[in-house]
Amino acid sequence: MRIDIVTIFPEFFGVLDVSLLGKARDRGLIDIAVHDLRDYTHDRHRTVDDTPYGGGAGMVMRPEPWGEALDEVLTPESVLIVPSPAGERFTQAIARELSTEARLVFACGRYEGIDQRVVDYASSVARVRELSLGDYVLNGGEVAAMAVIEAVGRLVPGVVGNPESLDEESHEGGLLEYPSYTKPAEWRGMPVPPILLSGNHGAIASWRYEQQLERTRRVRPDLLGDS
Ligand code: 6GU
Repeated sequence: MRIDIVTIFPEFFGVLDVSLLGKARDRGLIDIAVHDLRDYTHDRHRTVDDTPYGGGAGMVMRPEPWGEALDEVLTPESVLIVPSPAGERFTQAIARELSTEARLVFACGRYEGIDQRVVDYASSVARVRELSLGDYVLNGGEVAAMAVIEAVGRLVPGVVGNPESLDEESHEGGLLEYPSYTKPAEWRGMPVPPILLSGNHGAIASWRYEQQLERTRRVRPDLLGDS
């Protein structure tokens, strides 16, 4: 998979060199390129924003640098992802869909967003998805892009060593994960639930499923359709 990121804060993406995604890059499974939006400006001050038509608070990102940057990285087989609190909610199902794509491009906006014509134009060249992480506001698209890249990248075949570990996770089965324990069998007076030491795999599976149901009912009843 090829990932291009356009941002005015290329330094944000240094962390993609480490951990699981860093290894995936070293192994050639994911190729990530970060582009500085200001490299596509032509004025002395490398201006990327201006005041909004119609008035209002804040600044809007001008379309010209975005147009030049996207002309360079966007292809008909790309999916352009625009992180935005006004986008559709990003889910594990969308992460799964995106993990099968050959090329993803992230357009990270700051301030009050990007001139709408950039998204309208890009829609005529490639598929576009405006994605929101949830119902709260971040200062810009960079942290959201990172979250999407991590969620998608770990689903790319070969990135996670044991693919079975992807199956039992929260949100894949529609329920939250069960609690996990490791050694020692007792810690600070708290024993591990005895059933986990029983060797009875059927009983352990039932107990884990009950734990998933109980936890989901308690913290995310919306997932069970009875919020
Ligand atoms: Cl994707 N962007 C911004 N700026 N804020 C957000 C978000 C995205 N998702 C939740 N809040």
